[in-house]
Amino acid sequence: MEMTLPRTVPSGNVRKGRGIIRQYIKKLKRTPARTRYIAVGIVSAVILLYLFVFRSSDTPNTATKLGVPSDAPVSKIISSEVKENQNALLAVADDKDNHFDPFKNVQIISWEPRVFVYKNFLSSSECQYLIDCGKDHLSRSQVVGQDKSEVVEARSSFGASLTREQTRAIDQRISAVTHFPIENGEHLYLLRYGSDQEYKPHYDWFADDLGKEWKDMLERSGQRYATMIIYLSDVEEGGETTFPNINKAIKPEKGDALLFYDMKPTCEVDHLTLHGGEKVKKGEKWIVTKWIHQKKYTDA
Ligand SMILES: O=C(O)CCC(=O)C(=O)O
Repeated sequence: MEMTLPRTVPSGNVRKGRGIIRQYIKKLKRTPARTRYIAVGIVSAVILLYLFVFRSSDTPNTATKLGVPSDAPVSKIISSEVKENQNALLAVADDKDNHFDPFKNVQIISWEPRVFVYKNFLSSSECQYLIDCGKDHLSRSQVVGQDKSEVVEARSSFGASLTREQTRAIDQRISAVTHFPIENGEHLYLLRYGSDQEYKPHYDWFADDLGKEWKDMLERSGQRYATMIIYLSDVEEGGETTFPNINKAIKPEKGDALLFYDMKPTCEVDHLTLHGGEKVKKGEKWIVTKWIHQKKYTDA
């Protein structure tokens, strides 16, 4: 029996399609039940295979919408490019016990300036590893003078620069959290403060009235944009990192990392980042600092 179809539907094609389906069903009824089941099984398997294997990798995704080449779907980008950083976040320096999670472990200290603390950024053995890398090479810490680095009363700690080879995995983690390439960072600098040693309040960014050598460095590498200080030991008394302009003090706790941005999002140096290391009153304080520049860092 012919059905009357609404005018908007292309009636010729529908009739033809229905005829084919009717013929197919009649044929199927004539075949033995066992053959019918096998045929239905094969057709279902082919449909499932198509849906689960081929369709999932072809599905248009956010990456293609954003202009990432369509032959690199999101799943492939994640596995090939991001995995390295994920590994750096989860376990470095061969320490499988480190379960640092940047989202759970972050504390917001201030937005102006931008100051954050990452709890348990390094595990205890990672802290010890960094101390061991440099403890036999310490010399009096210096500051940026007019033309070259110099020893001053205001900074009485001892320190040693670590090599990139020694700190590669930790540099990777810092890079993954700060979203700056590893190359923008200066070498990790290990510092030891003994009793009564301190670093009086100062800025990490370079003033623009410095000598030629510093100006050349600024030209090559840009300003220091961010600073990360990682506490490698607890301190019995004293040794807080203070921000006098915003009235905040961070107590050193082994494994925690303090991150602040020396520059504002507008790329002006931030005068609110004035900070210092209070005198250690009891015990000793070990830290590493990482200064991160706007551009790739080269020291000569
Ligand atoms: O020792 C501290 O807590 C601060 C260190 C510091 O300000 C620096 O090394 O630039």
